[in-house]
Amino acid sequence: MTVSIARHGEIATVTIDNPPVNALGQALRRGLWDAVAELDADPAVRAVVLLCAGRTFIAGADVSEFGKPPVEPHLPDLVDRIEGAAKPWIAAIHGSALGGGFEVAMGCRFRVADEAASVGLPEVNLGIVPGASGTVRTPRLAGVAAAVELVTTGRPAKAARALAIGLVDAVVSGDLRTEALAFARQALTRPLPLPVSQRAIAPVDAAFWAEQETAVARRSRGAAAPLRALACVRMAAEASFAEALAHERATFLELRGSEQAAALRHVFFAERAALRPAHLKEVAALPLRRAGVVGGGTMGAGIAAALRDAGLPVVLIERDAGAVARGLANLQAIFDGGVRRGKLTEDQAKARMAGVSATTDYAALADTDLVVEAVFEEIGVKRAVFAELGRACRPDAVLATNTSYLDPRLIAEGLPNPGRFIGLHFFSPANVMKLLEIIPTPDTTPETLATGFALGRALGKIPVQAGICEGFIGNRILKRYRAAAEALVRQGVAIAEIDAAARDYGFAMGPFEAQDLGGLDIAFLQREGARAAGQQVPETLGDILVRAGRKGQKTGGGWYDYAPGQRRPQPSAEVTELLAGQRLSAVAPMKRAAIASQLVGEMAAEGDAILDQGIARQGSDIDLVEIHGYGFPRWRGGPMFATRNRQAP
Ligand code: T1G
Ligand code: NAD
Repeated sequence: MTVSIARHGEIATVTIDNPPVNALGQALRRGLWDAVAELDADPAVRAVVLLCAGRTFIAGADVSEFGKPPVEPHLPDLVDRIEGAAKPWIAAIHGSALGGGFEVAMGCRFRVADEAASVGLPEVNLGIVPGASGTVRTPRLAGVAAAVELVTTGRPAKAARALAIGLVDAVVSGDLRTEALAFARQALTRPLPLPVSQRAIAPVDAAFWAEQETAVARRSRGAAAPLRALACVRMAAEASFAEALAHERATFLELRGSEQAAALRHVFFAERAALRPAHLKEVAALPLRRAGVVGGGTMGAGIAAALRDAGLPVVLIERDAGAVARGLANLQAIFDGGVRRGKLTEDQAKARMAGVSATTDYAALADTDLVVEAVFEEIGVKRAVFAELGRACRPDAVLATNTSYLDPRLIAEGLPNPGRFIGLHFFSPANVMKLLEIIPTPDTTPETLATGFALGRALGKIPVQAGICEGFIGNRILKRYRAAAEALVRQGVAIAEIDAAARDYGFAMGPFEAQDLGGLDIAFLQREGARAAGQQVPETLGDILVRAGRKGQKTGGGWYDYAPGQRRPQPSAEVTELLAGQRLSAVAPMKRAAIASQLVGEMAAEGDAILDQGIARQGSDIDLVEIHGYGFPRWRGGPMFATRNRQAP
């Protein structure tokens, strides 16, 4: 870690170099603290430009220090010290100025940003609020509404928007150091603006706060930090700078020690570790320049879209001309949706489609580096596809299956060079869901496995390695979770009460609502398949409903009834009747917290079995699967983290 000072005539530069992201650890805070003293004492210096080496400006306080007692100099004091320096400081921002990094920048008199830079206060993503004046200085720069959006969503603002709302004073496209030095010289020719802490905040009326509280509460679904951040901005708007700063600091210190913050830190580091697993550190991935997808249905089209979003040209294979046209239409619909939601421009959508060639001819795959199969979930169909791929593709091309439940070893049987085969289990919609389960077979080479992870990174996914068992990690736990929910129904707990308990716990929807949305028949067909194969699979409550024609929203009723064209679940008298004989006992009314704890406890118990069998490499992988694939509330940390203090059974 270094803080180096250089002089360019009357302007000094302070350059921070603390890889990988210039996080504000104690040593760096000390270095900056001393730099202020040194430059204040130098009469030749009239202004200071603060720069960072490496890929980004300061990306925040050092999160790895959070569990430890805070050491001086404290960040709020350092920000005040820079603001109070005898010479104006100019922050020259590239990459991401986040959290404490942006607070340091707001301690400077001016902020100059590279056109590709962004600034933000993402602390709520770590279960905390800014702790060094972020909620107090931001409204003084950009107004209350912009500050509320920045601190309660944690979403950064790109340079152009940051300039538009006053978070930065200039956006430059040339060499940042040169531009910032020029800006500093210019600034010295004009009266200096007030330090940020002395700038006024335009008042807002009470209705604004009421509106924001409702909106933020709805968005947070139980995460505490966003509402606390909102309260801090309100304090900034309604109290003195000093009072608001003290309030913010107290809130920060309280939340930093909270369970939610511990959970979100756990997820933060687990996600980063998942991208580059230690056991593959020395293994080089194979090149990924051109990809193929076989099957253009729900998953195939989504996977092709994800590959296109990552800039890879795609060859889409379908079984006949009609299916080719349907596959292309599915893809077009995905990109049109992106345009409607403002994620893509028309031109970008056109370019996405232009990079796809669709055909029935496997020869088109001759020069692809990777092919993902997403055809019907039938072993015969999949094996026939891999026989074709074995003939058509280069012997070193990675061949992957997107199967949900089939054994990848059976799919790959007889495939020439099986070392290049792997399971890549995407989640629907595949261009949106971040989870990617990577399932190697005993033959899969380390290079093929590393290529699976490299693809995950390229697609912006959270890749998690899973062993071979029915349902891998996610669907296996889903099965246990659903069985636990059904067991509660058999104990007399109301379906709607169980769903409400799951929502109170932080899930977007409960187990029964979720099944009605996705369809009860997918799991039913899977159980029927197992029964037909001679396995003993007990009858489930869901089976009773499907046999009665209740497959979910698509049939107007599943666990709930749905009025035509409606998605709002209504308790169903027919379901009560169909399941009347299934109620084994009437337990005393259960509190929702107890219901949720029972459901999550069952998920964690299945997680334990999965770890014992080596299907998952570590508990945090299971947490990531549940958070990024099954809607487990992020601020709970995942089922393994959330129950880490439970007594072993
Ligand atoms: N502290 C410690 N380590 C960090 C870090 C941080 N703030 N940010 C990143 N790292 C590590 C990360 O673990 C990884 O390590 C490596 O850097 C590269 O990260 C008072 C208290 C900046 C957008 O929340 O969003 O300031 O795995 O893989 O994809 O108000 O990192 O290589 O060993 O993510 O290029 C607020 C968090 C803190 C920003 C770069 N700041 N970081 O993304 O790289 S709270 C944040 C990010 C705060 C004050 C409060 C991203 C990034 P390793 P990476 P990337
Ligand atoms: P789907 O029915 O929507 O699409 C399957 C496509 O495969 C169809 O377009 C069909 O024409 C095509 N196809 C069938 N045989 C073919 C062949 N021989 N050659 C080329 N194309 C052929 O199914 P889906 O939901 O996209 O599922 C595909 C695979 O992904 C299955 O293995 C499924 O288990 C798995 N999966 C599905 C989901 C999901 O939520 N739907 C999630 C994860 C994984």
